[in-house]
Amino acid sequence: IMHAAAVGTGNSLFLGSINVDTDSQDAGGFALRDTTRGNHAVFDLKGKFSGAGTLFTDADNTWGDGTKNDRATVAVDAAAGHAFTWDYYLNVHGRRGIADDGKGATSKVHQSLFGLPWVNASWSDSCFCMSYGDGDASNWPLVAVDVAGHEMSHGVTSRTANLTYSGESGGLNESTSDIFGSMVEFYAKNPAETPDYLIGERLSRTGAGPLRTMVQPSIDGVSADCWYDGVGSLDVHYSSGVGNHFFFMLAEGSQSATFGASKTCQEGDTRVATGSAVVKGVGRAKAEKIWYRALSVYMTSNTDYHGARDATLKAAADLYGGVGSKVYKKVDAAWAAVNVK
Ligand code: ASN
Ligand code: ZN
Ligand code: CA
Repeated sequence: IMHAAAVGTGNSLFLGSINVDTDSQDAGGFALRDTTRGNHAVFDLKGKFSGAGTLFTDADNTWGDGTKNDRATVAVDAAAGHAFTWDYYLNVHGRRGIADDGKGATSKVHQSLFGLPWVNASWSDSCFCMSYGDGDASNWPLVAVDVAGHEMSHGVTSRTANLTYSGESGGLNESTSDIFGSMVEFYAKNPAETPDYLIGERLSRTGAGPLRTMVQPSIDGVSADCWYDGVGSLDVHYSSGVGNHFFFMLAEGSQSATFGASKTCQEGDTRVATGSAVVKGVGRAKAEKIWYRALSVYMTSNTDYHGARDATLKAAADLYGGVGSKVYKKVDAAWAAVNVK
């Protein structure tokens, strides 16, 4: 054999000291390759925007020092982000990797915009790979768990419903990534990571807050809480608010003691919800299964918010009982609470 599965110690940026699955090389030393999860491996882009990068290797199987001083620190977070995402899809949804074929993705860290600071992370279908920017003076490197789960879920979406990345289907595509990115964050159960319905809450170095909140998306001043005719003209990262708001209320209800209260929509509301109706949640475990089945069985590339309502109702009926079942009624009520009827 040329290599063998090993377990190293990773000193990460966001997750403290964690175990990392690595690959011991016959020639000596270790590679940051996870043979237990489809041979996912982490590469150093060394400030380039694209390219293959250089595989992370290490002599003693201890990776990173927990700070940006050591190039391997964020590589540990990237490896963990893939591992959590892989385990989440496998153990919760029975999906074997992003493409459901048992193959791990590739992660690339230390991406910059041709030498300029890069405050973004992205998934690419063509290289089946993740890239993480290093952030800037105001933002940490983008290797947070919810961001990793968000980006790799774009890969899941493109291999299932393949929601077109514009209009309402684009909002649903983004929302799917926020939903599963957050569910991966809950799944991770890392002591350094308190799970929530916020996206990218750990990225700011200045206390600027999360990128998005599913509890009440309009808090950012631009995302939509409610469906309205024309919501599809918003940027997909803002029209996603409708799906995010729906999912939060489906999972937790509109009056969560743990995650905060959410305003429901009333007739005529557009971007900001003003209603006070109360809806009850079904819990995360059912909500995530409903969304995954809707995505992977019923949604198609041009599904819009009303189509997503149909898809989730069908999924709920398959899993938890049709019209008249408690869960079916709660799905219906959560959609009504974002004005999708
Ligand atoms: N980080 C962004 C996202 O996943 C990249 C993009 O705009 N597609 O939404
Ligand atoms: Zn996205
Ligand atoms: Ca989060």
